Amino acid sequence: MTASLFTPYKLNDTLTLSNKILMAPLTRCMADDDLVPTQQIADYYARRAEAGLIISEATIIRADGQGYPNTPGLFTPAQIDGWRVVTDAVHKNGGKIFAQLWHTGRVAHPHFFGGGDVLSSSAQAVEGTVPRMRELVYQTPKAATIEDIKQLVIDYAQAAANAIDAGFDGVEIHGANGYLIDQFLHHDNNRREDEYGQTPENMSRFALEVVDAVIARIGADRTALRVSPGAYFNMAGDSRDRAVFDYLLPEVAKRNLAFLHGGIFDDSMEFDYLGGSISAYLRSVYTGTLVGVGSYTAETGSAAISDNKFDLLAIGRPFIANPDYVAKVRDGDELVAYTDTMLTELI
Ligand code: FNR
Ligand code: 8K6
Repeated sequence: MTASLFTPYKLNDTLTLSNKILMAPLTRCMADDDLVPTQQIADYYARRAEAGLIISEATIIRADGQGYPNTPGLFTPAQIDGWRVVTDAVHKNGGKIFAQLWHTGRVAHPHFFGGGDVLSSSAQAVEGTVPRMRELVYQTPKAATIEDIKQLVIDYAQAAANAIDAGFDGVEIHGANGYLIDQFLHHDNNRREDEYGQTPENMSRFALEVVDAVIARIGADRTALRVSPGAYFNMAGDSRDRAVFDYLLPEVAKRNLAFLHGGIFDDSMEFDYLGGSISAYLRSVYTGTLVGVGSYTAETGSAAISDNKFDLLAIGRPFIANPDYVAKVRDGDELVAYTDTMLTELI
């Protein structure tokens, strides 16, 4: 039973999705060496245009946000032009696409941007090395100064404007999965003693400044946010983090964004300090449109929507394995199972 997925969904006066299946943001590390999306990337997204909405792979807002090889950017004219080819191809096939705006913070590595500081909320290094690049040990970040923070906010807003210029229908601010914005939202990483640290209001300040700056440039109707209240990726949870998200999310709800999206690989995971799963926690504190994600099938996701656990379903790995995921689900055809080996190729 997947019928609940196949009705249109009105996000706001600007945007109505033709169905409730979103393609989750999926990093593929296949942009060219100038971080420009290629024609192959355009073709890859165009094949998936039947999704109600595609969210692009995470796309860096500026050079020092890069933490993995060949992740695309949205800060040079060539990158904007490259993305325009992608958005045109998706629109030609009747689809819609948001850009996911990314800065990896302390998960960045100077190897990718010619040296210099790595910025984070505090000087707390992430342990280990860049995936698949064992010689690149993560370095201790510099705690962003107030000036650094102001510039980052400006750069997020500029990247959002660049996304609209490139033909995107909107942006999803990547506030999840242990990257820069998330590094302010969890005590494990945020040890600041100024107006960006210690209290829920202060720890939420950077996230809300980015959201507000993006809204000011492109409108709330085209702005979405992804968050991971349960720290699970490059970060440890802390029971005090709950109060941060209890403050942040009602504040975000006041801004009437297009949607809020949970960041998690498996939504059956329960976080004791959140009192349950990510989607259940988000539903309890956030009143706007909620996107559920994390190891769902079309059937389990559709049931969750029918049970009002969330409003829209994002699908990640199955979309890598099945470019025609939406048609297969609609027609009841068998899906190809995802395997990690599929990451080497854009099918
Ligand atoms: C991801 N995920 C992810 N999340 C995000 O916010 N930005 C990103 O760029 C990526 N990149 C990415 C790459 C790959 C290869 C995987 C497998 C995952 C997480 C993704 O959006 C999603 O939350 C998870 O994959 C869980 O959904 P599924 O795959 O269980 O449907
Ligand atoms: C060359 C590196 C490519 C990096 C992709 C970054 C996006 C993250 C995808 C990783 C997939 C597995 C992560 C598992 C997280 C488990 C958390 C419990």
